[in-house]
Amino acid sequence: MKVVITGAAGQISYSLVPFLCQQGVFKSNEKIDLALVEIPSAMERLDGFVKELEDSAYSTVNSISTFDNIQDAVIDADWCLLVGSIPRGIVLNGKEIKERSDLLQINGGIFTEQGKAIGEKAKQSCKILVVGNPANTNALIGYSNSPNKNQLWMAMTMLDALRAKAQLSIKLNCHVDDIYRLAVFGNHSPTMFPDLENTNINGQNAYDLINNHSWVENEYLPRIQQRGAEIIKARGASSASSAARAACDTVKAVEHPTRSGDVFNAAILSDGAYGMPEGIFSGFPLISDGNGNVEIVRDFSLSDFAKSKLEITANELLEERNFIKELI
Ligand code: NAX
Repeated sequence: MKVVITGAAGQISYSLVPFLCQQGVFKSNEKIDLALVEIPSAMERLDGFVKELEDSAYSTVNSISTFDNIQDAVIDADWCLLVGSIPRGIVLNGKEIKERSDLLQINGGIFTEQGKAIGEKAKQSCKILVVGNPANTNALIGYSNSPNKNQLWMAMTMLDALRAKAQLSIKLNCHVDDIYRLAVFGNHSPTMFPDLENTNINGQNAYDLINNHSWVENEYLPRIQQRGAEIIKARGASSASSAARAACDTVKAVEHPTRSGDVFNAAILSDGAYGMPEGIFSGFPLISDGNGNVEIVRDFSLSDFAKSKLEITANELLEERNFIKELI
Protein backbone atom coordinates (compact mmCIF):
# COMPACT_ATOMS: atom_id res chain seq x y z
CA MET A 1 0.00 0.00 0.00
CA LYS A 2 1.70 3.16 -1.20
CA VAL A 3 0.98 6.37 0.69
CA VAL A 4 2.38 9.66 -0.65
CA ILE A 5 2.66 12.69 1.62
CA THR A 6 3.75 16.10 0.35
CA GLY A 7 5.04 18.79 2.68
CA ALA A 8 6.54 15.86 4.56
CA ALA A 9 9.10 17.95 6.47
CA GLY A 10 6.44 20.40 7.66
CA GLN A 11 4.77 20.62 11.04
CA ILE A 12 1.52 18.81 10.17
CA SER A 13 3.36 15.88 8.62
CA TYR A 14 5.51 15.52 11.72
CA SER A 15 2.39 14.35 13.56
CA LEU A 16 0.49 12.95 10.58
CA VAL A 17 2.97 10.31 9.48
CA PRO A 18 3.15 8.65 12.94
CA PHE A 19 -0.68 8.70 13.13
CA LEU A 20 -0.93 6.99 9.72
CA CYS A 21 1.53 4.32 10.81
CA GLN A 22 -0.71 3.18 13.67
CA GLN A 23 -2.51 -0.15 13.23
CA GLY A 24 -6.02 -0.01 11.84
CA VAL A 25 -5.95 3.24 9.87
CA PHE A 26 -6.04 1.47 6.51
CA LYS A 27 -8.44 -1.36 5.78
CA SER A 28 -5.80 -3.49 4.13
CA ASN A 29 -3.26 -5.30 6.29
CA GLU A 30 -0.68 -4.78 3.57
CA LYS A 31 2.36 -2.95 4.92
CA ILE A 32 2.79 0.71 4.02
CA ASP A 33 5.31 2.08 1.54
CA LEU A 34 5.73 5.70 2.56
CA ALA A 35 6.69 8.14 -0.20
CA LEU A 36 7.60 11.47 1.39
CA VAL A 37 7.80 14.52 -0.87
CA GLU A 38 9.42 17.88 -0.25
CA ILE A 39 10.84 20.80 -2.18
CA PRO A 40 14.61 20.43 -2.85
CA SER A 41 15.61 22.96 -0.16
CA ALA A 42 13.80 20.97 2.56
CA MET A 43 15.27 17.55 1.74
CA GLU A 44 17.84 17.71 4.53
CA ARG A 45 15.15 18.45 7.10
CA LEU A 46 13.14 15.59 5.64
CA ASP A 47 16.10 13.22 6.02
CA GLY A 48 16.17 14.05 9.73
CA PHE A 49 12.48 13.12 10.03
CA VAL A 50 13.08 9.89 8.11
CA LYS A 51 15.73 8.91 10.64
CA GLU A 52 13.15 9.37 13.40
CA LEU A 53 10.59 7.31 11.49
CA GLU A 54 13.17 4.54 11.02
CA ASP A 55 13.91 4.67 14.74
CA SER A 56 10.20 4.27 15.46
CA ALA A 57 10.37 0.78 13.88
CA TYR A 58 6.70 0.69 12.89
CA SER A 59 5.43 -2.83 12.30
CA THR A 60 2.96 -1.38 9.76
CA VAL A 61 5.69 0.06 7.53
CA ASN A 62 7.46 -1.74 4.70
CA SER A 63 9.62 1.07 3.26
CA ILE A 64 10.28 4.80 3.48
CA SER A 65 11.42 6.74 0.39
CA THR A 66 11.93 10.45 -0.15
CA PHE A 67 11.36 12.49 -3.32
CA ASP A 68 12.00 16.05 -4.41
CA ASN A 69 9.56 15.73 -7.31
CA ILE A 70 5.94 14.63 -7.46
CA GLN A 71 6.17 12.68 -10.73
CA ASP A 72 8.34 9.88 -9.35
CA ALA A 73 6.66 9.84 -5.95
CA VAL A 74 3.12 9.12 -7.10
CA ILE A 75 3.77 6.08 -9.31
CA ASP A 76 1.20 3.42 -8.29
CA ALA A 77 0.07 5.42 -5.24
CA ASP A 78 -3.00 4.24 -3.28
CA TRP A 79 -3.31 7.46 -1.29
CA CYS A 80 -1.88 10.98 -1.81
CA LEU A 81 -2.05 13.37 1.12
CA LEU A 82 -1.24 16.78 -0.33
CA VAL A 83 -0.15 18.76 2.72
CA GLY A 84 2.58 20.90 1.17
CA SER A 85 1.70 24.36 0.00
CA ILE A 86 2.97 27.91 0.28
CA PRO A 87 1.55 29.60 3.38
CA ARG A 88 0.16 33.13 3.49
CA GLY A 89 2.74 35.67 4.70
CA ILE A 90 5.75 34.02 3.02
CA VAL A 91 8.14 36.36 1.17
CA LEU A 92 8.69 35.33 -2.45
CA ASN A 93 10.91 37.38 -4.80
CA GLY A 94 10.91 40.21 -2.25
CA LYS A 95 7.10 40.37 -2.07
CA GLU A 96 5.08 39.26 0.94
CA ILE A 97 2.22 37.01 -0.13
CA LYS A 98 -0.74 38.36 1.81
CA GLU A 99 -3.70 38.19 -0.52
CA ARG A 100 -5.78 35.05 -0.97
CA SER A 101 -5.73 35.70 -4.73
CA ASP A 102 -1.88 35.67 -4.80
CA LEU A 103 -1.82 32.56 -2.66
CA LEU A 104 -4.26 30.88 -4.99
CA GLN A 105 -2.12 31.68 -8.01
CA ILE A 106 1.12 30.42 -6.43
CA ASN A 107 -0.37 27.25 -5.05
CA GLY A 108 -2.23 26.82 -8.31
CA GLY A 109 1.07 26.10 -10.01
CA ILE A 110 1.85 23.37 -7.47
CA PHE A 111 -1.54 21.70 -7.75
CA THR A 112 -1.72 21.73 -11.58
CA GLU A 113 1.49 19.70 -11.64
CA GLN A 114 0.41 17.39 -8.82
CA GLY A 115 -3.02 16.76 -10.38
CA LYS A 116 -1.49 15.85 -13.73
CA ALA A 117 1.10 13.51 -12.15
CA ILE A 118 -1.45 11.75 -9.93
CA GLY A 119 -3.89 11.29 -12.81
CA GLU A 120 -1.19 9.87 -15.04
CA LYS A 121 0.77 7.73 -12.60
CA ALA A 122 -1.15 6.87 -9.43
CA LYS A 123 -3.52 3.89 -9.23
CA GLN A 124 -7.00 4.09 -10.74
CA SER A 125 -8.36 3.66 -7.22
CA CYS A 126 -6.10 6.35 -5.72
CA LYS A 127 -7.66 8.63 -3.14
CA ILE A 128 -6.38 12.16 -2.72
CA LEU A 129 -6.81 14.41 0.32
CA VAL A 130 -5.77 18.05 -0.06
CA VAL A 131 -4.80 19.64 3.25
CA GLY A 132 -2.66 22.55 1.99
CA ASN A 133 -4.60 25.80 1.89
CA PRO A 134 -6.68 27.09 0.26
CA ALA A 135 -7.62 23.42 0.36
CA ASN A 136 -10.95 23.40 -1.52
CA THR A 137 -9.70 25.39 -4.48
CA ASN A 138 -6.35 23.56 -4.54
CA ALA A 139 -8.36 20.33 -4.81
CA LEU A 140 -10.36 21.81 -7.68
CA ILE A 141 -7.14 22.74 -9.49
CA GLY A 142 -5.63 19.28 -8.91
CA TYR A 143 -8.78 17.45 -10.00
CA SER A 144 -9.25 19.66 -13.07
CA ASN A 145 -5.68 19.03 -14.23
CA SER A 146 -5.86 15.29 -13.71
CA PRO A 147 -6.53 13.24 -16.83
CA ASN A 148 -8.18 10.59 -14.61
CA LYS A 149 -11.64 11.50 -13.34
CA ASN A 150 -12.17 8.18 -11.50
CA GLN A 151 -9.83 8.89 -8.62
CA LEU A 152 -11.42 10.35 -5.50
CA TRP A 153 -10.35 13.94 -4.78
CA MET A 154 -11.20 15.49 -1.41
CA ALA A 155 -10.23 18.61 0.54
CA MET A 156 -10.00 18.48 4.30
CA THR A 157 -12.92 19.83 6.36
CA MET A 158 -12.58 17.18 9.06
CA LEU A 159 -10.71 19.55 11.38
CA ASP A 160 -13.64 21.97 11.24
CA ALA A 161 -15.99 19.10 12.03
CA LEU A 162 -13.87 17.93 14.97
CA ARG A 163 -13.79 21.48 16.32
CA ALA A 164 -17.56 21.69 15.91
CA LYS A 165 -18.05 18.39 17.75
CA ALA A 166 -15.68 19.31 20.56
CA GLN A 167 -17.42 22.64 21.25
CA LEU A 168 -20.84 20.97 21.10
CA SER A 169 -19.78 18.28 23.53
CA ILE A 170 -18.62 20.98 25.96
CA LYS A 171 -21.91 22.87 25.63
CA LEU A 172 -24.12 19.81 26.08
CA ASN A 173 -21.86 17.91 28.42
CA CYS A 174 -21.84 14.82 26.23
CA HIS A 175 -19.07 12.70 24.76
CA VAL A 176 -17.91 13.49 21.21
CA ASP A 177 -18.61 9.88 20.21
CA ASP A 178 -22.29 10.36 21.07
CA ILE A 179 -22.58 13.06 18.38
CA TYR A 180 -24.04 11.91 15.04
CA ARG A 181 -24.71 13.69 11.74
CA LEU A 182 -22.73 16.86 12.37
CA ALA A 183 -21.91 18.28 8.93
CA VAL A 184 -19.71 21.17 7.90
CA PHE A 185 -20.77 22.71 4.60
CA GLY A 186 -18.73 24.83 2.22
CA ASN A 187 -15.18 26.14 2.27
CA HIS A 188 -12.39 25.37 4.75
CA SER A 189 -12.28 29.05 5.74
CA PRO A 190 -14.10 31.31 8.16
CA THR A 191 -17.21 31.11 5.93
CA MET A 192 -17.74 27.38 6.52
CA PHE A 193 -21.01 26.38 8.11
CA PRO A 194 -21.26 23.68 10.79
CA ASP A 195 -24.92 22.67 10.90
CA LEU A 196 -26.49 21.63 14.21
CA GLU A 197 -30.08 21.39 13.01
CA ASN A 198 -29.54 17.84 11.69
CA THR A 199 -27.18 16.72 14.44
CA ASN A 200 -28.26 14.05 16.92
CA ILE A 201 -26.99 13.19 20.36
CA ASN A 202 -28.21 9.88 21.71
CA GLY A 203 -31.23 10.18 19.43
CA GLN A 204 -32.09 13.75 20.43
CA ASN A 205 -31.74 16.75 18.15
CA ALA A 206 -28.75 18.91 19.16
CA TYR A 207 -30.32 22.20 18.07
CA ASP A 208 -33.44 21.46 20.13
CA LEU A 209 -31.34 20.45 23.13
CA ILE A 210 -29.48 23.78 22.96
CA ASN A 211 -32.76 25.61 22.46
CA ASN A 212 -30.99 28.94 21.97
CA HIS A 213 -30.58 30.16 18.39
CA SER A 214 -28.72 33.27 19.46
CA TRP A 215 -26.01 31.12 21.09
CA VAL A 216 -25.71 29.03 17.91
CA GLU A 217 -25.49 32.04 15.63
CA ASN A 218 -23.52 34.48 17.74
CA GLU A 219 -21.26 32.29 19.85
CA TYR A 220 -20.97 28.78 18.45
CA LEU A 221 -20.52 29.61 14.74
CA PRO A 222 -17.93 32.37 15.20
CA ARG A 223 -16.02 30.18 17.67
CA ILE A 224 -15.69 27.35 15.15
CA GLN A 225 -15.09 29.65 12.20
CA GLN A 226 -12.36 31.61 14.00
CA ARG A 227 -10.76 28.69 15.83
CA GLY A 228 -7.85 28.45 13.38
CA ALA A 229 -7.03 32.14 13.80
CA GLU A 230 -7.30 31.80 17.60
CA ILE A 231 -4.74 28.99 17.57
CA ILE A 232 -2.35 30.92 15.31
CA LYS A 233 -2.56 33.88 17.71
CA ALA A 234 -1.84 31.75 20.77
CA ARG A 235 0.74 29.37 19.32
CA GLY A 236 2.40 31.63 16.78
CA ALA A 237 1.87 28.82 14.28
CA SER A 238 -1.14 27.19 12.65
CA SER A 239 -2.83 24.06 14.00
CA ALA A 240 -0.63 21.05 13.43
CA SER A 241 -1.38 18.23 15.86
CA SER A 242 -5.16 18.60 15.45
CA ALA A 243 -4.83 19.02 11.67
CA ALA A 244 -2.78 15.82 11.52
CA ARG A 245 -5.35 13.96 13.58
CA ALA A 246 -8.11 15.26 11.27
CA ALA A 247 -6.22 14.16 8.14
CA CYS A 248 -5.68 10.70 9.60
CA ASP A 249 -9.36 10.55 10.61
CA THR A 250 -10.38 11.39 7.04
CA VAL A 251 -8.29 8.51 5.70
CA LYS A 252 -9.83 6.19 8.29
CA ALA A 253 -13.34 7.44 7.48
CA VAL A 254 -12.89 6.60 3.80
CA GLU A 255 -11.15 3.27 4.42
CA HIS A 256 -13.84 1.89 6.75
CA PRO A 257 -17.66 1.88 6.53
CA THR A 258 -19.32 4.86 8.22
CA ARG A 259 -21.12 3.86 11.41
CA SER A 260 -24.84 3.45 10.99
CA GLY A 261 -26.78 6.72 11.20
CA ASP A 262 -23.67 8.90 11.05
CA VAL A 263 -21.74 10.90 8.44
CA PHE A 264 -18.14 12.01 8.03
CA ASN A 265 -16.84 15.27 6.66
CA ALA A 266 -14.72 16.20 3.66
CA ALA A 267 -15.11 18.54 0.71
CA ILE A 268 -15.77 16.82 -2.61
CA LEU A 269 -16.76 18.03 -6.06
CA SER A 270 -20.26 19.45 -5.86
CA ASP A 271 -22.94 17.99 -8.13
CA GLY A 272 -25.39 20.67 -7.00
CA ALA A 273 -26.36 18.95 -3.73
CA TYR A 274 -27.89 21.30 -1.15
CA GLY A 275 -27.81 24.10 -3.73
CA MET A 276 -23.99 24.29 -3.71
CA PRO A 277 -22.97 25.23 -7.26
CA GLU A 278 -21.63 22.43 -9.44
CA GLY A 279 -17.90 22.45 -10.14
CA ILE A 280 -16.62 23.65 -6.78
CA PHE A 281 -15.23 21.54 -3.92
CA SER A 282 -17.58 21.93 -0.97
CA GLY A 283 -17.82 20.34 2.45
CA PHE A 284 -20.74 17.90 2.62
CA PRO A 285 -22.00 15.17 4.95
CA LEU A 286 -20.58 11.96 3.46
CA ILE A 287 -20.74 8.22 3.95
CA SER A 288 -18.25 5.58 2.90
CA ASP A 289 -18.98 1.90 2.26
CA GLY A 290 -15.37 1.04 3.10
CA ASN A 291 -14.77 -0.17 -0.46
CA GLY A 292 -13.68 3.13 -1.94
CA ASN A 293 -17.19 4.49 -2.56
CA VAL A 294 -17.96 7.83 -0.94
CA GLU A 295 -21.36 9.48 -1.32
CA ILE A 296 -23.07 12.66 -0.24
CA VAL A 297 -25.85 12.10 2.33
CA ARG A 298 -28.80 14.00 0.90
CA ASP A 299 -31.49 13.94 3.58
CA PHE A 300 -30.39 16.93 5.69
CA SER A 301 -33.11 19.54 5.88
CA LEU A 302 -31.82 23.10 5.79
CA SER A 303 -33.60 26.03 7.40
CA ASP A 304 -33.58 29.50 5.83
CA PHE A 305 -30.81 30.38 8.31
CA ALA A 306 -28.69 27.45 7.14
CA LYS A 307 -29.39 28.22 3.47
CA SER A 308 -28.26 31.83 3.93
CA LYS A 309 -24.96 30.57 5.44
CA LEU A 310 -24.46 28.08 2.59
CA GLU A 311 -24.93 30.89 0.10
CA ILE A 312 -22.12 32.92 1.72
CA THR A 313 -19.62 30.07 1.65
CA ALA A 314 -20.68 29.09 -1.91
CA ASN A 315 -20.07 32.64 -3.09
CA GLU A 316 -16.59 32.60 -1.57
CA LEU A 317 -15.79 29.34 -3.37
CA LEU A 318 -17.06 30.79 -6.66
CA GLU A 319 -14.89 33.84 -6.12
CA GLU A 320 -11.84 31.64 -5.45
CA ARG A 321 -12.61 29.64 -8.59
CA ASN A 322 -12.75 32.88 -10.53
CA PHE A 323 -9.24 33.82 -9.34
CA ILE A 324 -7.80 30.63 -10.81
CA LYS A 325 -10.11 30.15 -13.78
CA GLU A 326 -7.23 29.94 -16.25
CA LEU A 327 -5.74 27.00 -14.29
CA ILE A 328 -8.75 24.71 -14.55
P1 NAX B 1 4.61 23.92 7.09
O1 NAX B 1 5.01 25.23 6.46
O2 NAX B 1 5.16 23.54 8.40
O3 NAX B 1 4.93 22.74 6.06
C1 NAX B 1 4.61 22.81 4.71
C2 NAX B 1 5.70 22.04 3.99
O4 NAX B 1 5.30 21.94 2.62
C3 NAX B 1 7.07 22.73 4.02
O5 NAX B 1 8.03 21.83 4.56
C4 NAX B 1 7.34 23.04 2.55
O6 NAX B 1 8.70 22.91 2.22
C5 NAX B 1 6.48 21.97 1.87
N1 NAX B 1 6.12 22.28 0.48
C6 NAX B 1 5.82 23.47 -0.08
N2 NAX B 1 5.60 23.32 -1.39
C7 NAX B 1 5.71 22.00 -1.67
C8 NAX B 1 5.60 21.23 -2.85
N3 NAX B 1 5.32 21.81 -4.02
N4 NAX B 1 5.80 19.90 -2.77
C9 NAX B 1 6.10 19.30 -1.59
N5 NAX B 1 6.24 20.00 -0.43
C10 NAX B 1 6.04 21.33 -0.47
O7 NAX B 1 3.02 23.96 7.08
P2 NAX B 1 2.01 23.03 7.90
O8 NAX B 1 1.73 23.67 9.21
O9 NAX B 1 2.48 21.63 7.87
O10 NAX B 1 0.68 23.23 7.03
C11 NAX B 1 0.58 22.72 5.72
C12 NAX B 1 -0.66 23.27 5.05
O11 NAX B 1 -1.84 22.85 5.73
C13 NAX B 1 -0.74 24.79 5.02
O12 NAX B 1 -1.17 25.19 3.72
C14 NAX B 1 -1.82 25.10 6.04
O13 NAX B 1 -2.45 26.34 5.76
C15 NAX B 1 -2.73 23.94 5.82
N6 NAX B 1 -3.73 23.65 6.86
C16 NAX B 1 -4.92 23.13 6.46
C17 NAX B 1 -5.90 22.77 7.35
C18 NAX B 1 -7.20 22.19 6.88
O14 NAX B 1 -8.06 21.94 7.74
N7 NAX B 1 -7.43 21.94 5.59
C19 NAX B 1 -5.72 23.00 8.81
C20 NAX B 1 -4.30 23.16 9.21
C21 NAX B 1 -3.44 23.95 8.26
O15 NAX B 1 -3.68 25.31 8.44
